[in-house]
Amino acid sequence: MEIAQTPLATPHEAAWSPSAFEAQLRAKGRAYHIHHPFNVRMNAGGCTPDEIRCWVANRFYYQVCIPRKDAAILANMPDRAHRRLWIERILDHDGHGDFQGAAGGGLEAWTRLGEAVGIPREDLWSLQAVAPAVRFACDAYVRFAAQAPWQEAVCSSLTEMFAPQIHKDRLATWPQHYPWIEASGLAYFRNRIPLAGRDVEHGLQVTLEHFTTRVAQQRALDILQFKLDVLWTMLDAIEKASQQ
Ligand code: AHQ
Repeated sequence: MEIAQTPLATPHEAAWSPSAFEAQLRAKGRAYHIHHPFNVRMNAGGCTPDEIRCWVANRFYYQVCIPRKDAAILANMPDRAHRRLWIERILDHDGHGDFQGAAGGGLEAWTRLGEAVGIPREDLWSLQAVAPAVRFACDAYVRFAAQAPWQEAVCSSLTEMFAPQIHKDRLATWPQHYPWIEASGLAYFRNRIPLAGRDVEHGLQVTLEHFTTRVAQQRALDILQFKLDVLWTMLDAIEKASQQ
């Protein structure tokens, strides 16, 4: 899995300080899919019910890929302290214990979102509605995470630095624009906000500690751009699929 390289920083260039490096990572937020025309239109109430259903059904493939991606990274993590943190991500999506309530996990919450927008559970889980380019983008993400050094795979999850806002936007706008969607269906977005913050704290610590030369820091920015491209191209494909 090749990551596009921006022109290499000259090797003798001084590394950024951790705070300057973090600022560079966060500046990538200008390419986050919160700014994608489909997302802007969706949160402004400009989507038809069919377009909302297309988005929910296609994004479900991304959701089911996340725990597989995280399990691949877990397998590459040599350090128990990191594994004990990272394994939480898998349980957050797959659920655990009695599987009831919050223990149901993100995939169950997304299934409830599907039912709230009019997609029966078996249709959502059949993945029949997933567009080829959405599958391609998500599979590229899982493949990268499985094959890259675990610290690089951790870095690729840092698009979640920008995720709390996109979840808050949906919670703030969907009820007024899409009153036909049962409010309980939005639980996934609400549940994700604190979890994203917890995950980014760990992901950022690993990233700031691992990428310590200027060339390595540029690699981290390129990895983040790859993941931003995964999310952006998913919305390109969803926008096209929703017009068919
Ligand atoms: O619901 C999302 C989620 O669980 C994750 C995990 C994380 C990763 O490991 O790459 N990224 C991510 C994201 C989720 N939701 C997306 C959205 O727009 O609802 C945002 C996405 C991300 O920012 O990477």
